[in-house]
Amino acid sequence: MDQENELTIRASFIKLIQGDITTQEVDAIVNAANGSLMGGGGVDGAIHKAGGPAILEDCKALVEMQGPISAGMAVITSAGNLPARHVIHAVGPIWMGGTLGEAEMLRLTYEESLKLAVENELSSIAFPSISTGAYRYPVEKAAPVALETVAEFLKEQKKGIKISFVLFNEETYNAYQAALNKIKASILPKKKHS
Ligand code: AR6
Repeated sequence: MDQENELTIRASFIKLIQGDITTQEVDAIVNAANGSLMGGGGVDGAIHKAGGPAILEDCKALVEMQGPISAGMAVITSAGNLPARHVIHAVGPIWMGGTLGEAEMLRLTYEESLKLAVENELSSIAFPSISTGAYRYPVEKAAPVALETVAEFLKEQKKGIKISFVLFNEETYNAYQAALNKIKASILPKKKHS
């Protein structure tokens, strides 16, 4: 039986953690980046600060090769001094009120990050709550999109992948816990009426 903050899907699982993503010892942490890949505030600033200049150097080399990236895209770099092995830089949508395809774009951002992880044979990935800080996506709306997208992806994977959502504050953690509870309730076998 899963703990309250966990969901097992085939050989994989999703786990919610309240904490700082820069301390996670995983194959890759995901950065909520912007398209310039030149760093910024929030989790992006924390990752570059803790990881040191090697990450920015990799980002600069990528931008030189392929130009800046757009919302919904993800790229992978080394992780400098971080305990993680790689950083996946993903660009979420800026919230514009919800009618401009933000949910679809957020879904794509998680999917592209997961595809990149599988392509690189990574099996433990930590996500922050993409777009719910400076990009103002309401967390109670972003949490179900994030968790459903990851759950759908894991259903298709034979090889187990450990996904953690590392949520920086209590409000964010609670929103993800509420969304996880709803997903769990929706997949429980329906009770038969006698
Ligand atoms: N560990 C985990 N989560 C964190 C950490 C941390 N160390 N620090 C902040 N968060 P944001 P966005 C949470 O603003 O909304 C940047 O300037 C934070 O509390 O980092 O996608 C980029 O360069 C929130 O829940 O990302 C872009 O320009 C979540 O991470 C822009 O912000 C996301 O907040 C991207 O905005």
